[in-house]
Amino acid sequence: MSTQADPVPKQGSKAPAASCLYVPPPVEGYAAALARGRDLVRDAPSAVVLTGAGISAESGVPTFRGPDGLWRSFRPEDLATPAAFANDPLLVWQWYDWRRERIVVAKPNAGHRALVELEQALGPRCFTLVTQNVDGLHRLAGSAAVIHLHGDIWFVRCTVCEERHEERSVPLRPLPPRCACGGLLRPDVVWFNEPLPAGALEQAMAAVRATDLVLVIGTSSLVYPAAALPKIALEAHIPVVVVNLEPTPLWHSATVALQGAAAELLPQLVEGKVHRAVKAAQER
Ligand code: BJW
Ligand code: ZN
Repeated sequence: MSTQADPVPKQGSKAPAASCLYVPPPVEGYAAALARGRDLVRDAPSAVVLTGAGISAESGVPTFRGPDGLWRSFRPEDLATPAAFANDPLLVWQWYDWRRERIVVAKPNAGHRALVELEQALGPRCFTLVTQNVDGLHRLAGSAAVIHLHGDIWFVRCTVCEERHEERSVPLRPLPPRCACGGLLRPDVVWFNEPLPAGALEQAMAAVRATDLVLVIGTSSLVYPAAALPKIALEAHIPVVVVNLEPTPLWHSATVALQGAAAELLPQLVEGKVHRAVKAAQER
């Protein structure tokens, strides 16, 4: 049975007329849902975590969707496509340059750090971090192994000769940048209608199928194939814990759905697991 809870549990809809027998749906309080999430994390021998833009929001990295997610009123679907780049490479590069300027000053937050602690508590063989983010903050926080489904904003790739290299200049000039071969450089990220990096999705799916718990943190769960990963888990009866500021399409099928900020909730979710791992190490 799924457990969803808002910080302040909402009242059920208006009760029907007095002649009907009205049985209100059970509403588990936020504290109970958080406790259930903590228990699931503490007792799971292995875990897969899927992160999205929301985990970096508290580090000052803009998300894609929602009120703060728009850049000059463009939707990501208007800019993150091969067609948009072919049509106006300068416009697309201006968006990436703007984002790189924000990401370069961003520091990992308590949410990123909690996932490093979880990785250390479970050990590398029992923990997989899968991210849709291109900002590199998981690595900067100290996560050892990260599956990047959508690439890396700090790498560029030539559209002609395919040469790929790290490019950290901020701002990047001139725009659009060009390769030594004369070809246009593009960000080495995955746009809509493009395949994910070879092997990344397969690795993520295999990890999900083999795990005991999936945590889904700060993603709108709208973009596929990433959004299919929690569904694969649920179909296999693997519990899924969701953390998001707002309900998402996954909310009602999740085992536990917690409404709140990742930087606040993740440390609380992993605390019991970390404590247990430290105790076990001391007893050895
Ligand atoms: C917080 C918070 C806090 C905020 N704490 N929470 C029709 C149906 C189904 C699928 C498709 C379809 N038509 C086409 C498709 C496939 C398409 C797709 O999914 N489209 C949908 C939009 C419908 N997918 C693709 O095209 C993918 N490729 C593919 O399928 O290839 C097939 C193929 C095979 C072989 C050959 C050729 C093709 C590729 C998808 C690539 C997505 N790329 C982007 C850009 C990456 C580069 C870059 O960064 O610029 O990836 S788009 C953008 O969306 C980015 C993100 O990774 C991705 C997901 O966004 P995310 O992370 O969920 O962010 P937001 O902003 O959406 O949400 C943030 C959430 O955080 C919100 O919910 C907030 O509430 C929450 N939040 N603060 C906790 N403090
Ligand atoms: Zn080139």
